[in-house]
Amino acid sequence: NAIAGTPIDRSFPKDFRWGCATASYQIEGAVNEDGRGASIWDTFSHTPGKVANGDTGDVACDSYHRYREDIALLKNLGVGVYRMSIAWSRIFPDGRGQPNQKGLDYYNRVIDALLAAGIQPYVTLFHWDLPQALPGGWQNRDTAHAFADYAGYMAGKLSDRVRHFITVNELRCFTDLSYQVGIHAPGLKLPPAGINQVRHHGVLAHGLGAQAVRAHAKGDTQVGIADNTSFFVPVIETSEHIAAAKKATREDNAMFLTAIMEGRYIDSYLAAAGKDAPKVQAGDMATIGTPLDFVALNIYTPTYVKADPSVPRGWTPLPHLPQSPRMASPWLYVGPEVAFWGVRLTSELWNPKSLYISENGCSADDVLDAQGRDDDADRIMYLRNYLGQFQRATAEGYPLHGYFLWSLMDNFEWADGYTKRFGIHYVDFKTQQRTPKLSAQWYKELIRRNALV
Ligand code: PNW
Repeated sequence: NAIAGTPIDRSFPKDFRWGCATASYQIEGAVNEDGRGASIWDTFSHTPGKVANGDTGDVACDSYHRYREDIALLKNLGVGVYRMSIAWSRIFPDGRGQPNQKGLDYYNRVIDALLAAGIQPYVTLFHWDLPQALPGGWQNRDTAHAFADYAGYMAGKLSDRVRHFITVNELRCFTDLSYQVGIHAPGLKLPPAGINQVRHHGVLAHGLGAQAVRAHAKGDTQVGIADNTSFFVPVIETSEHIAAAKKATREDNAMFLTAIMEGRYIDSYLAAAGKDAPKVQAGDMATIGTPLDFVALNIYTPTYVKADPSVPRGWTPLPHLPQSPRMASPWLYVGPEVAFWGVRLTSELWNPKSLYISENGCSADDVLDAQGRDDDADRIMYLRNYLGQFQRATAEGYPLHGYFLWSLMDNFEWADGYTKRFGIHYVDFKTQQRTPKLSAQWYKELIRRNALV
C-alpha cells in the first residue's frame, strides 16, 4: 500500500487563537468584598435545595485574590487569548447608578496582568450573575437598558486595552433554564407568554449592548456574542439530511441566534407562538439584528437529525438513548461532529465575518491519585475528537479563528455546585491548590504544534 503511513495535514491555520474560558461567579469568590452588590446567583445558591450540596460561589476558586496564579497557569499553557467575564454587580452594585471604582480596579489589575503575560483578554459582559437589585430581572424590559448602560460604561473603561467584547453568554440558559425550567437563578417557571417575553429581553439586551459597546469604545474594538445555539447534525452526510439539519438549526434557534442574525422572528416561530408571541416595540428587531464583528459558539452536545417527509416541517430529531455516550454531566452527550456542523451550518445560514468557539470541554470524574496526579484520559479523548472536527472546519475553509477551552480550572458549576469538574487544572477547594491534569499537558502540546496530537 503506497499511501500507508503518509500523515495527513492536521494543523490549524497559522494565526489560530488558542485560549481558555472562565466566568466571574464561577471562579472569583469574594462576594462581599470591595463593594460588590448581590447577584441573583448569590440569592439562588443561598436558597436551600437549589444547588447540589448547598454549594455557593462565596469562595469558588478565590480568583479575586489568586488571579495572578491563574494567569501563570495560562502562560504555562502557551495560550494567546483568555475569555473572562465581568461581574456586573462589582461595577454597579445596584445594577445601575453610581459605579464602584474598587470593582473596576479589580478588572483593571486582571487585564493589565494578562497583557503583561502576552495574553489578549476577550471580555464577556454578562455571564448570568445579574444584579439582584434590578426589579423583575429579565422579566423587566428595563433590564435590557440597564445592561446597555453598563456595557457602554465598560467599553469606555476597558477598550484602550480590550479589543474583543462579548455581550452575553448563552441566551438559552439565562432565559429558558432560569425562567422556564427553573433550575438556574432566579428559578422561575413561567408560562409560554412570560418566557417568550424574557427571551425577547435577552436578545434585546444583546443588541442594545452591542450598540453601546460600539458607541463608547475607543479604537479598533470588535463585538460579538457567545451563544449555545442548539446544533443539529445530519445523521448521514447527504444533501437531504444536510438540508434538514440546516432548517432544524434555523427554526430551533428562532428566538435566539436566528433573530440576531436575521433581525426578525421567523414566521414558523411566530405562528407556533400565536397569542404567546413576545411584545415587540418599534425598532427592537433592527436593534436585535445589529451586525456583529464575530459570532462565538459554545459547543458541547449534538442533536442528530434526519430529513423526514412525513412531518410538515420536514425534519425529525433523533433522541438520545440511555446508552448514548456522555461525559460526567447528564446533559453532555458526546457527538464530536457537532463541532464541524455547528461551524458549517452557522456559516452557511448567516455568513458571519468571523467565528470563534467560546466554549468547548467536558466534565469528567476527576480524582487525584496517591501521587497527586489526575490522568484524565477521558477528557483528552473528548477534546481530541471535538478538536478533530474543528480542524476539519478550518481545513474546509470556514472562518473559524479561535478556540476557548472550558475551562481553565475546576469551578462552581452552577446548579451542580462543585460536584462536576470541567477544568484542565484540578482545584482542591479546601486548599485552593491548582494542579495541572494530564489534559493540560495535552492541550499545551497541541498549542505548541498548532496541530492535532
Ligand atoms: C455552559 N445544559 O453552561 C456555561 O456557559 C458555563 O458557565 C458552564 O460552566 C459550562 O457550559 C458547562 O456546563 C451550560 O444543560 C449549562 O445543556 C447547562 C447546559 C449547557 C451549557
